[in-house]
Amino acid sequence: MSKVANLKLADAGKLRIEWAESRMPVLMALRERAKKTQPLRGMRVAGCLHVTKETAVLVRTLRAAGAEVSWSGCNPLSTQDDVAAALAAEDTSIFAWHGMSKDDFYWCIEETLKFSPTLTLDDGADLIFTVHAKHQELAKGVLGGTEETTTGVHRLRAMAHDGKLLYPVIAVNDSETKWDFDNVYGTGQSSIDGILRATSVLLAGKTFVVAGYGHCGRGVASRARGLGANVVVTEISPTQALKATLEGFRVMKMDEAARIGDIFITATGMKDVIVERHFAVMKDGAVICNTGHYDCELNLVELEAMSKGKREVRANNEEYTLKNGHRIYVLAQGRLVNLAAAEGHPSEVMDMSFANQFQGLCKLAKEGKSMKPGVYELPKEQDVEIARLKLETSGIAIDALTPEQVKYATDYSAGT
Ligand code: RBV
Repeated sequence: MSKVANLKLADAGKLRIEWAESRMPVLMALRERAKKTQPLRGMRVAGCLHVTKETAVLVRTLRAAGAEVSWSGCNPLSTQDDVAAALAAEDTSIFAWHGMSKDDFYWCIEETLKFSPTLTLDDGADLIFTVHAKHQELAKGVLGGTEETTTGVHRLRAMAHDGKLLYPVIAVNDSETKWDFDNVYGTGQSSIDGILRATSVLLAGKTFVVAGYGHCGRGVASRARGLGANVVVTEISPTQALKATLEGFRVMKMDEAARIGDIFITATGMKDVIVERHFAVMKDGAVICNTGHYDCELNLVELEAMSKGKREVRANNEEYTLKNGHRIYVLAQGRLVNLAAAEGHPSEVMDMSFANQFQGLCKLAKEGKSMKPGVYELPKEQDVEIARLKLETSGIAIDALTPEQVKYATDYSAGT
């Protein structure tokens, strides 16, 4: 069973997935191994994660490892319709199309729960939250779940803290080979990619405001600087603000940044980061967008109320004309600009994120029954193994400690 936009796009989707496979050697190596060992045999995996070419490589890998899969997208604007069609054509149960409504979004999640999953996979925790809020009877049959992103992990930790979590969840986001690469380099490149596809503007010489200097904000700020933009950072955390300052970025309040910025991007995971009083002082022609998981960072309800009209001027680019005559350009309706206006993170970086996803699900299939409800991290050795495989498949060799050096590392008596 599937519902996608247009099955005729399957051939184009298949090509795109093959391209991703050629850039994801770690996940492909795990797939080859799993074809023989079948670590997910008998498992039913319900997944709710952006339907992209990289996700398709993960889905194919889960199926090759013996799992039955049912999938929905985790954002109304991130589904790549050709990829969804290709997955449907190879008999994966998938419910996803680009531009769906919020009601459709939850309908799709409900459809994926109909086969009573034994494992759940989330990006943003909407699927697992639906299980907990509406289908607690299903939770008994679930061995465990995984969560891909920072925002989802926050939600799950809050649920665990309140004693509301019914089964164990692995925070894939918290593996070093995920957050230190996907969040930084993945978000950095793909967000700029989204801005460029939606605007085609020159970044060199522009004042580029990044709200939030976490891993994602750090990546975006560094890539924007690389293209010659004048980067300004806004923060609420003293330590993060200090890091941005010492990295050479100008740090100021959003109230001040709003007056001078040409392009704004939010990467905070917090709501109402750019609101009415900021829009009111922005320059004519300012571009605003968001790369955080949810679309609550830009307050578009307030922007709409201040506007006398709006029109789409390019794909993923809406011009709001304010009552003061200024025009503000909103990209991708304030949703993740990297997935809605571009193709999400590049395959090479998703290779590691999804290798962690795969390892997480295999661990839960094996040990989930004996794990208490709670949020878990993958073991450190797993991270090291994924990094080792990534280096190996990239043709990069590194040194190893000699036995004398190993001894030195643990010898506390050796001093000056
Ligand atoms: N993300 N997936 C892709 N190309 O499939 N791009 C980004 C892709 C994930 C990323 O891991 C991040 O944590 C999450 O999307 C935010 O929703």
